Amino acid sequence: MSIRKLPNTSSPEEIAAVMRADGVVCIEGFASPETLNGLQQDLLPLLEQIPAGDDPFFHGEKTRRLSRLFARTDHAVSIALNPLSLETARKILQVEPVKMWFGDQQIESKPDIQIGATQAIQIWPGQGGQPLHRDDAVYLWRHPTYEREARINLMVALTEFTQENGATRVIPGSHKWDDERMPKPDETVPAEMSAGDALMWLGSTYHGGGENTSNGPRTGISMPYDLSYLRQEENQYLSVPIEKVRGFTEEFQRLLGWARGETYVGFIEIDGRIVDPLELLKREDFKEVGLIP
Ligand SMILES: O=C(O)CCC(=O)C(=O)O
Ligand SMILES: [Fe+2]
Repeated sequence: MSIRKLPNTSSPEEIAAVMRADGVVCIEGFASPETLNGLQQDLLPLLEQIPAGDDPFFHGEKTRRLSRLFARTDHAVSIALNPLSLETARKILQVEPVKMWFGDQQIESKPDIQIGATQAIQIWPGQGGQPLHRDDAVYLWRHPTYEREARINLMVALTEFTQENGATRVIPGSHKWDDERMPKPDETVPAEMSAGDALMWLGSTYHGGGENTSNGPRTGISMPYDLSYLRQEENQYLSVPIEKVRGFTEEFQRLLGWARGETYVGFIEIDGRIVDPLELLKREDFKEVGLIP
């Protein structure tokens, strides 16, 4: 089974339909030339300054990983808000309303979504294949998935992705497997893409970074959309300066987790009122939380 490619003129419903069937899809021309150039200019020099990881098992000793992307480039915001991924994620994750009783009132609620992490991933020559895994493992999700997925991952190619330079390897259809079946490298296909294309996959789809046997690095940006009642994998409150968060639109502030969900997850109390943390962002006297220096 191969990875289906869709043009950037596809509707979120068309993209979601392929993802539901195959667990993965590639969108050609996902990022505009301006966003792609901006990301390359802002992130590639930063990647030059950081060392590769020190975890030989999963993160890779010849792989550089740069997170806190919203603190580092506004072009990452354009990626997060691209309707091709954002609206598709909403269609897949915000389903199956849950009914619950509060006394004699029955209330129905659907989950909201948020950005769970941001990471530029640069795989250098000599890096072996990453262990095949499901990204929803961080949330201890069970399979086959009951009702709804926990997350949708997005990988935007900043360089070409080829079989030789470590294109992400995916097992289409594996989102339907149970937790006993082991994923095998010979069941994977490489997600070959041009710079600016994007790969989207369900949290339950097996995949992993590919082995880089070429002579240059492969760079992509990973940015999962997750159910907002789960804890963010990357702590956005400690990663993005408050002044920067204040400058974002309310829609984006909510996507970053500065929202009180419909079921009160993430509330704060101010003067005895149980409110949305968005209220805090509007207060002049709220200056900062302890950020990563
Ligand atoms: O770099 C890649 O192609 C995939 C990385 C990945 O799946 C991960 O780090 O969870
Ligand atoms: Fe992954």
